[in-house]
Amino acid sequence: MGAISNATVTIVNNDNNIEFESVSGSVSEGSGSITMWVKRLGDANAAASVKYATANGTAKARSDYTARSGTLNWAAGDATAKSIVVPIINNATRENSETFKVNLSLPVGATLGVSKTAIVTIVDND
Ligand SMILES: [Ca+2]
Ligand SMILES: [Ca+2]
Ligand SMILES: [Ca+2]
Repeated sequence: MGAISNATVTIVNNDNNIEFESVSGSVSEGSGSITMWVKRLGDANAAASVKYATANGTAKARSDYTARSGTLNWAAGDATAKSIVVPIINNATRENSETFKVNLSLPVGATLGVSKTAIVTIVDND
């Protein structure tokens, strides 16, 4: 029979989620750009990052908006919201309202929340 030893285990809850503040946005074609905010909830003591990228829907990159991708970074202790700015192209075509997505992926030091995809609607002005 081996000896039974006791140990005290402390579980530190360091959960934190990264997600969009709002999963939908709307912008007039003539507004120049739309800003989508990404928030960090929970324990912000460690650094975290997440990648983002736009994706075509009925709105297409180069004719309706300018594709954007990159990484949002939070330093240790930073719980501020970060912005993603997507330029909107003011074309001269008469169109219906069109949409594209902004997706969050590959979190480091955090978990993606439920609101990891945002849909942006571009409202025509022609
Ligand atoms: Ca279009
Ligand atoms: Ca226009
Ligand atoms: Ca248009």
